[in-house]
Amino acid sequence: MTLRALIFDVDGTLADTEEAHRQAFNGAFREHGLGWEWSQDVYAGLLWVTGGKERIDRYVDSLRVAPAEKGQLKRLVPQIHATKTRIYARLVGMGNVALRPGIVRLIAEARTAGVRLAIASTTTPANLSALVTATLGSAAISWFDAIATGDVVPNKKPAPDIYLKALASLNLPPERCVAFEDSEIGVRAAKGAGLFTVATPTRWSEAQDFGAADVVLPSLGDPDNPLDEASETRIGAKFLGLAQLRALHSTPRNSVRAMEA
Ligand code: XBP
Ligand code: MG
Repeated sequence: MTLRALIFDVDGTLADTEEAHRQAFNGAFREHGLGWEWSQDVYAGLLWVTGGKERIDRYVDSLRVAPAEKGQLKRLVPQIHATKTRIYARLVGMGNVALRPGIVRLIAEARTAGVRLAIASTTTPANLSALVTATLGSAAISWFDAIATGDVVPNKKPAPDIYLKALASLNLPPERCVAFEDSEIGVRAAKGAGLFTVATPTRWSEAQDFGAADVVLPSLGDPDNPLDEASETRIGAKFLGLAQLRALHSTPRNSVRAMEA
């Protein structure tokens, strides 16, 4: 099957951004005088709630406060999240976040080969432009033919909506595309849209269940950051390129699983 497009998740996939998000959330809580501080452990648990506004809202639900105060805090969520987004853009703009191994290489290879690029993310659009601009330059956002982010769909991941939106924008069937994800929730969303899915877990998601993914790798790898031996055996190369994607995409999943056994 001809591979026509690569659809990337953002947070955790393009870059390991969640520590910057966590710092931005905590910075917003300080600016609003809320006295909240999300530790890495607390944040790792909250990552099961996709969407920053929804995440804050869920946290407010967990607070032991009077209903009137809870209602007041919930009404404040959009402002808190706007502050967080501003802080996050500043952190990313300072060059604090690097793209993961293989992302620059695979994007360049796809562009040269005429394989289209798309984004399917729960994150706020401003976060995507901050990250892409800081890491790939201000023109790079135009490399993506379809950008589906944030609140443009009623149901966030693990619902498939954001991937279906990206496919509709590309005007391509799922069989001609590959999705890249970093979390169990994201893999569920991509598989729900019928996409062949490559999972590259991060420290935030490595303990999650990636059984639904078609291929699981520590990263996409690079010539100067080659994959481990087991991954090399799985994909037949030291890093994942279009040739490996085409081969894997056309290989029935159970034989890919057999290779992993
Ligand atoms: C990850 C998310 C986002 C980010 C925070 O998105 O769930 O909520 O954690 O960004 P994805 P916002 O992995 O789909 O890219 O505060 O803008 O939501
Ligand atoms: Mg992600």
